[in-house]
Amino acid sequence: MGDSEAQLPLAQLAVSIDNGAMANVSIPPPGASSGDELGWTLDRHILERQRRVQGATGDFTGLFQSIALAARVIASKVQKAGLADVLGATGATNVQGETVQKLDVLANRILIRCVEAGGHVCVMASEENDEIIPIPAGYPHGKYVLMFDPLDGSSNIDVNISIGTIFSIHRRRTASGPGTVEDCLQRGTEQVAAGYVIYGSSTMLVYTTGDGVHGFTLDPLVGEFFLSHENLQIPATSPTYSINEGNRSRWTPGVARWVDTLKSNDAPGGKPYGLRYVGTLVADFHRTLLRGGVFAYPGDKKAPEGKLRLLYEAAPMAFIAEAAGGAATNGAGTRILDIEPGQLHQRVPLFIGSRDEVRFAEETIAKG
Ligand code: FBP
Repeated sequence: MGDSEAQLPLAQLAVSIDNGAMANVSIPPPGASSGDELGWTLDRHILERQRRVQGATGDFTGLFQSIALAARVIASKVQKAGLADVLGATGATNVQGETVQKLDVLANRILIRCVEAGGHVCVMASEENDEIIPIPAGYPHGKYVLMFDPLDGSSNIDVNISIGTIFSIHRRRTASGPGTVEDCLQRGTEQVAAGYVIYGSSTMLVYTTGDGVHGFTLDPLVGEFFLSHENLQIPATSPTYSINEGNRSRWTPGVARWVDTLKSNDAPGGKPYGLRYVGTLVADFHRTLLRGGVFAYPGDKKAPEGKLRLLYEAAPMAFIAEAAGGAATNGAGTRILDIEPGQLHQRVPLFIGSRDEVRFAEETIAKG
C-alpha cells in the first residue's frame, strides 16, 4: 500500500483495501440511527462498510469479527477474574523483561485462537511473544497482518482497575504464503485499521479505519457490541494532563518544565491543569479521547525511548487520535505515525491527545 493510499478517506481506502479499484461509496451519515429498536451492532456497522464497497471480499469484515469475538471472550474472563484462577503472575518474564500475568497469557491465547484459522491474516505479532506468530500449518494465509497488546495495563489487573486490549491491522507487504517480520515492520501511516477494547465499568470497543472513530458498548446479555459513540472527536484543548509523576526525577529538564508549567498559572488558559493517571494506557487514552487533554509517557534518563511499544501500543492509539482530530508525537517533533519501525518490540516516547495540548508540550519541551 503506497503512502498516498494511506491518506485516502475511508470510502476510497476501503475500496483500495479490497480490490484496488476506486469508487465513491457512502457510509451512514453521522448520527443516522438504524431507525429501529436494534441500533447499530458492530457486525452491522462493519458489514455496511463492506456491502457498500464494490468487489469487497469480506476479508476485513471476517478479521474484525474474529477480533470482536476474542474481545467478548476476554471480557467474560476479566469480569469474573476474581472467581477463576486468572489473577496473579505466572512467574514468567516476557521479552520486555516484565512479569507476565496469567490474564496476559490467557488473553494472548484467546486472540491467537480466534484469528489464526480464519484465513484473513498471514502473520501476527503480540507483546507477549518474542517472535512473530505464524499461522499454523494447514491454514490459509490472508492479506492482513494483526499486531496486538492482548492485555494492556497488566499492573492493574489484580486491583480491578480498567484494563484493555489494543490492536493494529496492516496489509501484508510480502506477496503470498507465510508472513514475515517485514510484514510487521510498517509505519503507522500504513495501518488499515486500529482499535482497542476497554474492560471497565462497561466493555467498549473503539475502532477507526482512518476516517471516523466509533465506539461500541458490549451488551453482556445479548453478547453483542452496539454503536454508542459515533464519530468521536477529541476536543482541541482541555486542561487535563496524564503522566506518571513518580518518574519525575528521571525526566529531562524540558519535560519537567512542561509539567511544572501545566501545574501553574502559566498553563494555557491561566489556571493549573488537573491530573488524571490510571496507569493503563487504554483507560488514560479513552478518557483523553472523550474529554480531551494530553497523556504522556516520555523518554527519560533511565529509558530514553520510554516504556510504550510502537507497533501495538503507540501507533494504533496515534491512528485513532489523528482520526479523531487529535495528535500524537514523540515529544520531539516527530509524528508517531511517521516513525519507521526497526524492531518488533521497540519502544517510543508518547505524547498524545488534544491537538493544541500536544503542540504546547512540544513547544515547551523544545525550550529545554
Ligand atoms: P502493558 O501493561 O501492556 O505492559 O502496558 C504498559 C502499561 O501498563 C500501560 O498500559 C501504561 O500506560 C503504563 O504501562 C504504565 O506504566 P507505569 O506503571 O510505569 O506508569
